[in-house]
Amino acid sequence: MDRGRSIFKSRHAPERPYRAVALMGAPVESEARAEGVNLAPRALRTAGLVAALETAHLGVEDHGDLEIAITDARRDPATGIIGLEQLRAASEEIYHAVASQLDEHRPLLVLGGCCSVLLGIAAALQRFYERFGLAFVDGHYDTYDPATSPTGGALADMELGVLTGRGPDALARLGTRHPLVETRDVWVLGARDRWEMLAAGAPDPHVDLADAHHVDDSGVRRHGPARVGAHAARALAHDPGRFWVHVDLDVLSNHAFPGVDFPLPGGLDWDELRRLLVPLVTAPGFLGMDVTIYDPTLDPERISARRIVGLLTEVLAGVRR
Ligand SMILES: [Mn+2]
Repeated sequence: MDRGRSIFKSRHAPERPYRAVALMGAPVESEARAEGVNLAPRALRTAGLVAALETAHLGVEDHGDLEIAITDARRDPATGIIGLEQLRAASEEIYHAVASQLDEHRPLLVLGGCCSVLLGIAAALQRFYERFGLAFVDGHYDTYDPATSPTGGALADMELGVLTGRGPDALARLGTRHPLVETRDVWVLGARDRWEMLAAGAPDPHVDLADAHHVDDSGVRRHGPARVGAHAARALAHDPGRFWVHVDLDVLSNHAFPGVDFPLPGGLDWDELRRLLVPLVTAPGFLGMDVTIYDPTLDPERISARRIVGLLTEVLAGVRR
């Protein structure tokens, strides 16, 4: 990536290109646990998210939390996916809520929940845009198939596969077109489980996502998170021109963000994640972001909750250091 330094020349996106954000919670928990990542929106609000954003001079249009729940822990016999019908219904709810709040002048922040929130979000983006980009910031590729899913069928292991066209029709055809997102419009930033997937007999994500753009966690660190974020932002702002940012917090190292279900070596620290995200969030064409996989039951002192609030505030306020 060092060749052609000129590609990193910035258009100098304004430090804060907008004054307000819209906020909604989407408490989907695709393992169908009664208490897990579905508790995140409430915990982040309790940790002071809205006040922190307002203190950073960002107005908050708070649309509350969607009343969605995945309670059916059975695997759908045909697809092997846990709670398939409830997931489909929850994704429809997310689709309608996101579609009604998309605004190019005021980004949307969606609090997950697990990574399944992306299906409804992508369907909503598809309604308005012929094509849209996806900066997929995640410790995992999330392209398992149901047979190799380490959770035994949770959609959060598979959603990028479904988004790019390899899932059951009930989910993969939520939008107006198939696939929900074109693989070439996806930037996979920070993933680090390719070898775990291959060892588990799962499909090779570099084959499934051959047309996507890839910078794994060591690549992000080697090239510098701010440069990688700026490069991806510029590419996405140029083509397809509008884009969404997905942040699965398991892109952080297990040291920075303890208490995840599936520990993996490697990963970013909080400051690296902030520097990766700021150029994306302040770029032209940024429409919104989701933040997923925070499980308050694994964070009794709410240490991670306060860090997430700090991260989201600094990123959305465009804080550069
Ligand atoms: Mn994920």
